[in-house]
Amino acid sequence: MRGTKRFRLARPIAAALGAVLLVGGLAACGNSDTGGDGGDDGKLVLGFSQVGAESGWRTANTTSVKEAAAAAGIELKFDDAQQKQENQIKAIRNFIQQKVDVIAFSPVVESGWDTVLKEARDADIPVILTDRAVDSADKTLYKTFLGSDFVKEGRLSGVWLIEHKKDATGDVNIVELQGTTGSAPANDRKKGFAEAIAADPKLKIVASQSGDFTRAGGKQVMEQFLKANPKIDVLFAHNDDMGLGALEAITAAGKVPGKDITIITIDAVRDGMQALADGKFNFIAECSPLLGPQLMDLAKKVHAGETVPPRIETEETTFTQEQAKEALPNRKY
Ligand code: GYE
Repeated sequence: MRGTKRFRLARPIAAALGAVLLVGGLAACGNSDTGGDGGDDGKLVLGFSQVGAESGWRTANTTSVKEAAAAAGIELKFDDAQQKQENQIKAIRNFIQQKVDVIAFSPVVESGWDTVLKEARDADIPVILTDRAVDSADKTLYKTFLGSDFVKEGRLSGVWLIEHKKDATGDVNIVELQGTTGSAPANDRKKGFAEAIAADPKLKIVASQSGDFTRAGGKQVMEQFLKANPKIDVLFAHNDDMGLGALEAITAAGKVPGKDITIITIDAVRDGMQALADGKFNFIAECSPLLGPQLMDLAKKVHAGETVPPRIETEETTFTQEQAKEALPNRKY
């Protein structure tokens, strides 16, 4: 009896106490930097591991991520991995230790992520892939993958080339500057391009090597290509920067880029678009680096426990020389 009475009396007190604790608890969550739920000022904390600063695309992507985080009121912990997987793994482990709310990263290569992604999952930190994919069989290791369809970019490049060379007689010799070995864009662009040009047997890839997505790499490998191959009709570069580096090698070899050698690249960053408008490149398949706003949106959603689509594709187009002249004045990056 006494017990029941005490219980009855205690109920409103317990309810009031509960409310106080709840409010206090929420406030504490918002203020804690170590509780895995918000930074010092209550902001969502996003750990972002970037590939590096290898290209104009990457620079534009980094700017987009930083600006979008600021605009969305998200605290961004940014790490530049200098194109090394071990640096990215270290950065992700640091983010886990710091108990960030969400981790996003652009994996430099496709393989070798399962262990660290399991560590993030064990720590209950949702992971978002941006820009590049991983080849993990376990799709529960990340919430979503936001980025372009690289196979399609390669395919569109090949389809344009078939049309451009439809009246050519004899073999059309193609050299290919691949992106970073083992990266999703290098693997997929190569695949899409090869699939497309298979429709025309006179289109032949005579040399294919990585220039690591950089201008210096593109220049150096193109020099080797030019030395080893007396007849090069086409260059397919997996990004603008390697194509821009290759321009120097082509000019130094006494050839006219865009005329003696047809040049196709991917990205459509400002310098690439300028080369296209100037007639030095012939075709660019666009790949948008402006992923920041969508990434922040997704970070908020996964943090709130909402289900998001497992794959979100970026919208893209292609450019000829004429289209580049038109688009260039309004190009943002
Ligand atoms: O095309 C290239 C960059 O992953 C889509 O990486 C990105 C690629 C981009 O270095 O320029």
